[in-house]
Amino acid sequence: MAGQSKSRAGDLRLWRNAQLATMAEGSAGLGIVEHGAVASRDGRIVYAGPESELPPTLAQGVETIDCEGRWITPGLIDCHTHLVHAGNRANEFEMRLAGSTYEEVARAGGGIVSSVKSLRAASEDELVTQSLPRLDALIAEGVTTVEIKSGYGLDLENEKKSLRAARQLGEQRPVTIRTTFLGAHALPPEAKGDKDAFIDLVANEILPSVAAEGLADAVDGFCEGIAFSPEQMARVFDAAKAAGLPVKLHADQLSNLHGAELAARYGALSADHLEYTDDAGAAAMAKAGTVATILPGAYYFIRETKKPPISLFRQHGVKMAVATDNNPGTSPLTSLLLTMNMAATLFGLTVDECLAGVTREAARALGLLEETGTLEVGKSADLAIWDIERPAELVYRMGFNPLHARIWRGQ
Ligand code: DI6
Ligand code: FE
Repeated sequence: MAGQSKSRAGDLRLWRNAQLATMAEGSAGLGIVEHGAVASRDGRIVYAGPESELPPTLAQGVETIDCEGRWITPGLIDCHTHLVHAGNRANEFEMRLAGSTYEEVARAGGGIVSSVKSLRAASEDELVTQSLPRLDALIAEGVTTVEIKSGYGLDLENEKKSLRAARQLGEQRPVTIRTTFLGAHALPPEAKGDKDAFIDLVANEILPSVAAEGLADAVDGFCEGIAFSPEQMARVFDAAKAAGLPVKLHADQLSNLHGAELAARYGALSADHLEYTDDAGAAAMAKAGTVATILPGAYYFIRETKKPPISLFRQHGVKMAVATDNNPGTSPLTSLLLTMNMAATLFGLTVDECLAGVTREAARALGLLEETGTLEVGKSADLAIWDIERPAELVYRMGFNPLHARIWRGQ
C-alpha cells in the first residue's frame, strides 16, 4: 500500500451483483438498492443504481468485479481525530484506575501538556511513523477520508510540524486527509497562565502563518472552563474568517458555555461533543446548518454521565455525524465500527443515524458533501464492500471487521 500512486485512475470499473446503501440525501433510510451496481471512470462515480438499469455503454469491455451479493456503502469518514500525536498516556490511565484524580495526574506531569512535551520532542518523520499504525487501523475498516487536528504543538513551529505530518500521511496512504488547525486547544507551559496573551499569539501570528502556507483546511478550538472562553474563541474565529477558513468547535463537552451557539453564530461546519448543549444551542445549530458531531469514545473513556441531547437534535433537525475523536488523553480509539456501536448503545442512535453519521453527515461536517459521503454520480468513487447480510451488522458487532474490500478514488 505504501507509495501507491494516487494518479492512475483513468479507467472504467464496474462493481456489480451488489446491494447498495447509497446514503443519498432525500432517499428513505439508507437509500438501499437491492440488485445494484456502481461504475467509476477516472476515479469518479458515473453510475450507482439498479443493475438492470445500467447503461449498456458502462457494461461492455470494462473491468468488472462481481460482488457476489455483498453490500457496498460509501467509504467511511472519520471527521474528528487528533490522530497525529506522539507517545501515549497509558500511564495516566493506570493512575486513574488506581484511584488518582485528573488533578493528581496533571500535577504528576500528565494531561494534554505531557502530550505537548512528547510531540515537541518528536521530528516530523517520527510523528508520521508513530501515527501511521493508527491511520492503518482506520483504513482497515473501510475509512477513505480522515480529518486530523493539530493542537499538541501549541507554538508556530510545532503546530506546523503536526499539520505537515498529517499532510504526509495522506501522501503515504491511499486516503483523503483534511487538516484542522487547533491552536486554541490548551495553554502551553511557556504561556505561564496568560490565556489572553496566548489567544493573541494564536489568532494574530500562528493562524495567519498556518493559513498562508495552506497547511489547514479548517480551524477548531476547545471552548471549556479548563481551556478557552467563548470570547477568546470568537477572537480565533475572527482570525479564521479573515484567513478564509471555515470553523468548527469542541463545544459543551464538560459544561454548558453555550459553545454550540457560538459555533452556529460563526456558521461553523460542526460543533463537536455537545454533552451539555441545551435547547437554544440545538435550535441555533439547526438554523445555521451546523452539524452535531457525536463522540461516544470520549464520553465512554472519561466515564462522563451526561449524554448529548440526541432527541433535541432530532426535534430541531440538526444533522449528526459520528467520529472517533482519536486522541491519547480521552479517546484512544481507532475503530469507527466500534464507535458506531457506542453511539447506538450509549446514546440511542439508530442504525441509519450511525451509518449516515460516518458517511454523508461526516462529509458534511468537513464541507466535503459535494465530493464524497454518498454513492452518487459525480462524487469520488470511495467505496467500502462488506461481507454482511444486513447493514445493521456494521453497528451491532464489537471488535469484528467484516470489510471485504475498500476502494479509494476508483482504486
Ligand atoms: N477534548 C478532548 O476530549 C480532548 N481534547 C479536547 O479538546 C482531550 C485531549 C487530551 O487529553 O489529550
Ligand atoms: Fe477532540
